[in-house]
Amino acid sequence: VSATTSYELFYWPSIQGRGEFVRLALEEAGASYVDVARRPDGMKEMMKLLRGDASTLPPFAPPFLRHGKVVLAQVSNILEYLGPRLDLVPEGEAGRMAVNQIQLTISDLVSEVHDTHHPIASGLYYEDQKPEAARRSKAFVSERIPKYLGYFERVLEHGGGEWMVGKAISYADLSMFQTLTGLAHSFPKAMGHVKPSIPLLGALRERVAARPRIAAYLASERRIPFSAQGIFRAYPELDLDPST
Ligand SMILES: N[C@@H](CCC(=O)N[C@@H](CS)C(=O)NCC(=O)O)C(=O)O
Repeated sequence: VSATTSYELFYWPSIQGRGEFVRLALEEAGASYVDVARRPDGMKEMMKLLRGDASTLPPFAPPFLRHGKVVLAQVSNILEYLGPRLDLVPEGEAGRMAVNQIQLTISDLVSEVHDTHHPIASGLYYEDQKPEAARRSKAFVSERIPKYLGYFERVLEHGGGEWMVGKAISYADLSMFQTLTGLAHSFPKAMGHVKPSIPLLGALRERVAARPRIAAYLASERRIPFSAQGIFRAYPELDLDPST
């Protein structure tokens, strides 16, 4: 694939969702890309690729990326591919693997966030699993948020405090920004509670938001707002007080 070939992102057109981790990497790098399903007839193209054909391995679910003849799915896998091409990973293998490790851990956390509003089945409405969602959220805010964020704070400490891995920004920092922003949107009480113990993460979130290309992106129409269709939802009844 030539260095000038445009990236094509395929993701649900009206939510940040998991696609946002890929969008942020493309935006920070100033890469030439198309958010295909947001274009007229783009959804048709996405559904066709999802069904697969003889030439490509079918993805299980969006997001997926096409770059020339390459079609690949899974957020962490997509970012692993993009990292060196967009200069969003350290040079050596050890650094690259470390960034991937952080990204995979963020993916685990994102799945748990999804399960706070869909603990029983993704195919059921939230309204059909509300009591279970409340139980799940209670455990999530009191145990999982402190555990995950405490871990990511230690990762930052280990790396010197500025970036998650190495001496420059990587896609792990962008994904951490997205995760912290989403958690603050969905669980303001729990995030207020944990805030004093994660000063480095708080500063990282601001550092990423202030990156010129990220700031421009966040202020643009390309940044889809949070909504009750995405992963990070704002259901007040799930924003339980972790200390009670
Ligand atoms: N582990 C995958 C998860 C992909 C995924 O769950 N995509 C969602 C949208 S965010 C979807 O469309 N899922 C359909 C399904 O699971 O049936 C990734 O990180 O890309």
